[in-house]
Amino acid sequence: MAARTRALETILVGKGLVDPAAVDALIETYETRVGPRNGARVVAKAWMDPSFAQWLRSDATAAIASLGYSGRQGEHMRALFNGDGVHNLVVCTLCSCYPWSVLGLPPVWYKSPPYRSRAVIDPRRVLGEFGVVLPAETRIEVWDSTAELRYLVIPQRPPNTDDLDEEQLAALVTRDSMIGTGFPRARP
Ligand SMILES: [Co+2]
Repeated sequence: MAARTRALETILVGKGLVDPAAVDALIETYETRVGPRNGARVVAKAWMDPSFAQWLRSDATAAIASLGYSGRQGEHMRALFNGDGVHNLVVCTLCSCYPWSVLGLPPVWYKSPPYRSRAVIDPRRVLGEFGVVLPAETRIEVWDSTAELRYLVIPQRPPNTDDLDEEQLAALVTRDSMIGTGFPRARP
């Protein structure tokens, strides 16, 4: 696949259809400037501010854009709130749709065929392999991303964090907790 991608890029550049500098700038942006820290800030704000959480529930695209996170692969967003008795898990069964604007580029496992099929068939076992063990009575909801709609999981706020500020809370939010394959860190 990597060789095919390189060959395709060579042809497109040779025909003048793609500017290599533009490709480099895009990759550099999503590798270094846009990443899961964006999503962590959204989550921390939702934990701190009930009105922002409500806005996220009703119009996640606008609420997230208000923090400056919008654009490619994040045009239409929906926030999925974990709660007592419900845990959300995000997958793209067809390919690798992922909310770039808040999480950056997808991890390799997210794009792998086993994750894409098994997350739907047996989510509880897949979560267990990630170390996410849920009570038997917790309902697992699996959300299939598309080119039109991307999801951001809002994990539950860890206990004993009432005194933390937004930045300290954001530091507890992991990438995987916003996909549903992890929990936030406990406070240090
Ligand atoms: Co996809």
